[in-house]
Amino acid sequence: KFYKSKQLAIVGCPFSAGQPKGGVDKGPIHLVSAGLVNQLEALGWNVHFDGHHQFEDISIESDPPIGLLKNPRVVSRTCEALSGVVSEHAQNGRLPVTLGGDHSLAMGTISGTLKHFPEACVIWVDAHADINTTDTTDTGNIHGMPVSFLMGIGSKVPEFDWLKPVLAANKLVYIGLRDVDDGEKKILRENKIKAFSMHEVDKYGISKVVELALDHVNPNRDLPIHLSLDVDALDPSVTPSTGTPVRGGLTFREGHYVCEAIYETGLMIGLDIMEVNPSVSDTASVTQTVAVGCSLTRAALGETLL
Ligand code: 4U7
Ligand code: MN
Ligand code: MN
Ligand code: MN
Repeated sequence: KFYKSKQLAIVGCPFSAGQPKGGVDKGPIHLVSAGLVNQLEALGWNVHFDGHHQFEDISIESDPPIGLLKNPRVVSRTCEALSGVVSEHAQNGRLPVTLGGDHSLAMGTISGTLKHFPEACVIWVDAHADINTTDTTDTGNIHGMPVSFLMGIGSKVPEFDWLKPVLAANKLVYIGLRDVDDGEKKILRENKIKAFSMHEVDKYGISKVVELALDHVNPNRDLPIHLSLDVDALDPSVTPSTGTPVRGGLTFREGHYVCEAIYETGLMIGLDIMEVNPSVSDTASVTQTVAVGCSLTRAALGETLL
């Protein structure tokens, strides 16, 4: 509906500076090595993939914390570059599919798609709300903060001046939350941000939750949708290889159902598959997590069971 033909671009982002664990920068390489490009071509997509983005031009001599924020310059400049790459793909009619890398990258992807589709809504599927501000963060890890930066809440950091507030509170909905910090709960309440935690998934079932989520951000089913998926939304028994696993997550089918249902709307204009970390578990777990990452991506891009 928003793109003319079945064109997509894989934007591989080997990037980990938004959090302290090594390995998440290897996530996109594993997803592509597992055959993701061919799998998407088999679904009828014309896949543009010109290698993983190294953001080589971003060389920062030293990047001391700003306040509590860790690696603020490299995160900011990488996201700024990514934003340009993503918006250019959108501009050229290619659905941007970004493979992380840690979830701080969503500042780049979402600002990039919103530049082209300012009326778009965001469906954020995650165990975490990633809405800590520079004032509320305990860890200083920017992958726990991209949503607050996109909304322009919290004390400003000049380094991030390029990122304007582009995301309104009523354009955002969460699915899968179960590890939300106290400061984040306050932000969700005060900004009346709609969130479906695992409690609501248990209570209503995943199909109702997706329907209610869409009713909130997309009542007439006519607005573009950016789907930002952190693989830790799924239960660690399904996607163990991720940096911040939290028990009690979405099942394999619930995770896939969300992707399938968003695809079925025909409204998706951006997709992020984030936080696959092949270095935090044994080989069998890595193989499984990467396979599930590919399979979630296929589900979001039209793979059906029948
Ligand atoms: B992820 C956390 F404190 N809230 O801010 C933080 F629990 O992209 C975790 O969803 C953030 O994986 C997790 O550091 C970020 C923590
Ligand atoms: Mn998470
Ligand atoms: Mn996340
Ligand atoms: Mn995580």
